[in-house]
Order: sequence, then C-alpha cells, then structure tokens
Amino acid sequence: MLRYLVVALALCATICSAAQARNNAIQAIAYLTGPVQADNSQVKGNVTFTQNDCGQNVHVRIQLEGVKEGKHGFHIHEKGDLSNGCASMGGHYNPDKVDHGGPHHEVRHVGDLGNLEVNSSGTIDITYTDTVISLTGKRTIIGRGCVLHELEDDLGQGNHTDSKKTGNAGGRIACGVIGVNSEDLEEWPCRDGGAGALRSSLSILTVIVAIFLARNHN
Ligand SMILES: [Cu+2]
Ligand SMILES: [Zn+2]
Repeated sequence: MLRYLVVALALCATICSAAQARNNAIQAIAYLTGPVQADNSQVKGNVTFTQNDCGQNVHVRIQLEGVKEGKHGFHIHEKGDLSNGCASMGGHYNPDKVDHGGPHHEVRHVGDLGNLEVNSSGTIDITYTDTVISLTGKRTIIGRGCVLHELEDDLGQGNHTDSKKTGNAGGRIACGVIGVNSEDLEEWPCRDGGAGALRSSLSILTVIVAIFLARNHN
C-alpha cells in the first residue's frame, strides 16, 4: 500500500515539475513612434517586455532607431491614451504616490526606467531587467504608455523643481501603448504570491514527502 503511495507521489512530483517547466512566459510589446523631425528623422522601434512567470523580474528589450545621440529619459506613463499623441499619456505610472527616482533607487515611480544612452548611430538595441514593473497582477503595465524623452532624466537628483516629479527629462519624442504579445493567457491574472511560486513549493513538498515515506518503508 505504502509502495503505491510513494509511486503516486513520485509521479505527481514529475508532473508538477513538468508543469513548472512549461513555457508560459508572458510577453508585451509597445511600438514606439514620434513625430517626423525637421531633418526627416523619426524615432521608431519596438520595446518588448518578457516575464517568465508570475512575480518574476521583467526583461525589457529596447530596439529603436532615429534617436539623437545622448541620454534620454525612458518611462512607463499611466495612460495608454494616444488621442493627443504622447501628451495624453499622463504622468509617470506611480501607484504608490511617491517621488520620482531612478530604476535602482528604493524610492521610485513604478514607471521609472531611467535613461537610454544612444550613440551617434542613432540606433539602440539593449536588454535589461527591471525588478519593479510587472506584466501581471493589479499593477500590470499592460495598457499603459511607454515614453521616450528628449533629455536626460536626472533620476530625482537634480535641482530643478520637476526633478522629483519627472526627472526634468523634457519633451516626449516617441511613445507607444503597451499591448499583449502572448498567447498563453492561462495564468492571468496571477494570484498574489504568484502561481509559479505556489507550483514550485508544492512540487518540492511532494518530493520531500515521497522521500520520507520511501525511507520509512525500507
Ligand atoms: Cu516620461
Ligand atoms: Zn518618475
């Protein structure tokens, strides 16, 4: 009897781990564009966001062209409203109502992604990981705005009156709405704590129980 139980538990552990390994990354995309400039250049390109499971960090890939050389503030803004171009996307996404900061600061807007540094080619293709934004749960950034600014974001460290609000990053030179780019919606929205974390602890627990039972039996 016990032997069957051990086999059943081991089987369950295998199935649970298989479910864990399933490719269920959640992906979102924003196509950014800006107005055509006097020199005929235009900022455009994709920003893709990938979250491998509920509650995990988000990998952000930024592929843009037509950007002037230098540092440019880059944020998630609260609205996905393009009715008046980038101007109608509202302020930085800031559900905690705190001061503006940099991506690695303890105090920051959820939407504060810092600066993009662009070289003289005007193109950029970088990937970085952010620990605050999420594609799931109550604070999903999906449906909100992704905005590139004319100037460098001072990350809340400047003397300007706007420093603690916007980083004084100047005008909005390109923007786009963050949309779903994923077919697997099974996990949405994540429960608090994350379904991935729950599955993971369940399968570990099952393995421990199976080992314990097998030992006692022999
Ligand atoms: Cu902004
Ligand atoms: Zn901000």
